[in-house]
Amino acid sequence: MLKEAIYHQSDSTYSYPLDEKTLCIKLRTKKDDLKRVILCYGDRYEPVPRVTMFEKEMNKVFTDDLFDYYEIQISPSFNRICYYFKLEDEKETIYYAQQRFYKEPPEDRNRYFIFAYICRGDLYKAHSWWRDSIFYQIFVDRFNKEELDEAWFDEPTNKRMFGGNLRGIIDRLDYIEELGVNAIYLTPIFESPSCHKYDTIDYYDIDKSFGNKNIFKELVEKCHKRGIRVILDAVFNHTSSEFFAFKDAMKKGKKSKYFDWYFINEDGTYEMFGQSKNMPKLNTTNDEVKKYLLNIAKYWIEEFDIDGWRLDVANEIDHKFWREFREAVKSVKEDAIIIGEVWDGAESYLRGDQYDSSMNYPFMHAALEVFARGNMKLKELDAYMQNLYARYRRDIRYNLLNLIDSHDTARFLYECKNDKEKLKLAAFYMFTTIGIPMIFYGDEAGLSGANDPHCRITMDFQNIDKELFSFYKNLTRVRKEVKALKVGEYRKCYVDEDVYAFSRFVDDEEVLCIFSLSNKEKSFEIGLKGEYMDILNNKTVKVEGKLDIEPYGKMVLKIR
Ligand code: ARE
Repeated sequence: MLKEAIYHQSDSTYSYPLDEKTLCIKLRTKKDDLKRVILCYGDRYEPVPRVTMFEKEMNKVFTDDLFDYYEIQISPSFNRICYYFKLEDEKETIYYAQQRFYKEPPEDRNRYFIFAYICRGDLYKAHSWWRDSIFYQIFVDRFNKEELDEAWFDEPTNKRMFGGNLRGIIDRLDYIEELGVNAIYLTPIFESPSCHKYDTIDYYDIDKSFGNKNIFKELVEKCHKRGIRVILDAVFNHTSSEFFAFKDAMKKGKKSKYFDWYFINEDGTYEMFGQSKNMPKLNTTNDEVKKYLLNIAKYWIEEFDIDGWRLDVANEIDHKFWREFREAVKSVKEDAIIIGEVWDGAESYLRGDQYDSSMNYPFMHAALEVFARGNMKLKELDAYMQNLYARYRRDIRYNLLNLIDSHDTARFLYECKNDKEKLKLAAFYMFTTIGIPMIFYGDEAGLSGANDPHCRITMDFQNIDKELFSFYKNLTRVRKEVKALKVGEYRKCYVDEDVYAFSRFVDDEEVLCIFSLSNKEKSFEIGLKGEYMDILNNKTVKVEGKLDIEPYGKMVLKIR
């Protein structure tokens, strides 16, 4: 047994409450090293010299390149818990408690791991509508407007405004609903001089080129009537340099009551987003700034009933601010979703006290390497994804917002050199793996384009790629139909150079998701016999231990 690989940490993503009665415990070991892992747990206040220990075998839930991850949920009748692990391999059985190994079960309860108390105040609640969602990201200036002119179809630039607006979105709700998405995330809509509106001038008003508050209210109401949620972009890292507080601070210097709202140096320079002078960075440790921003966060929920916030540049703002932000948002709408924009691991924000979700760019990077560029093998994808999921609490990993492109990246189709088969495979994986899928407007219609500004191309509703649209529509249907895709466990079943099969399962439902990267028909061993319904293609499939899959095939077999 490789002891160096064994890891557990109490009160962390390795040990946390799922509800007032349930604790989830995780343990990492070397890959393929152990035969059995048993959690031994008891009441740490039991008034006898030796605690009565209960035993429960843990399940191996993820395996990456180097490690296995075991997980178990326990609901003891006591909530002050002490525990250790019993580890068995072919040769020996040892015990692991508080970073030490023992040959016999340790007797001294002070040596055990403890979960001191399941505190109500630390509980985290994920809401089912999040996992039932399929997101659609809209870059407002480029989606739709009432009357299209020829200029609408010009190549996008950084500066040019095309005039897309909120009314344009309302006019296309039928399209959005038909696609099957049920949540829209709008890039910023508040008053701002730019086409992207990430430089806010007034957080309390809708930019005039997009519409006004009445039209926004109408949009939210009409979306809600159709069961579509609305998420807005919270740009709280910086304001526009034209924002009243910044202007005042620059004009009056230290005499300005807004001076401390920003980070302004003696020589008049200041902190900003990236190199963007028009985006001075806000000081979110200043009480007035905090109050100001938290009121905005509540205002749009209370007055317009929006369903959540996507947080811009989320990882350049302090954790302390986000904790208060969470409290503020949840105080007015408990099931509002908070999604941070973090391009790499977001573990420190996703422990239940800050965001509910993050834009899963690590997923996008893997999807690009596997499907678009062919630089990553399916075996590596499997290990990479299992590692990614193992890093998050189980009640949070299902909230991750999966994407394959956005307004900040090249379009996926462009990355595939416009090979639609590759885009479809990536989309299929996005819809069947753990996490919430998000479609960047127009991907379903065949839009292509390099990074910003080219990815922010206008929609052409007269020239929708119908075949691609129905492919996406089918994906949204399956995703909505199959509970296991929303909250099911993930297990690799088969992988080779071309074919990847993994199961998603929950309670009494299990589906086998399979895809092939090959342009030839393939046959592979899957260890199943019988007739199964392929829910994606609506036909029954005969399996005799071996399964045939078409070139670029994709299947969702209902096996339970
Ligand atoms: C504009 C031009 C660009 C030009 C840039 C430089 O369009 O072509 O390169 O100016 O001056 C908004 C607009 C952009 C605009 C930008 C600056 O949408 O069009 O760019 O403002 O004026 C990092 C951040 C991440 C950020 C991305 C862009 O971590 O938060 O960079 N994304 C958000 C929004 C953007 C928005 C802003 C922030 C600013 O989604 O749309 O830009 O409010 C790695 C790193 C990431 C990095 C990522 C992309 O993977 O790990 O940290 O993201 O690359 O660079």
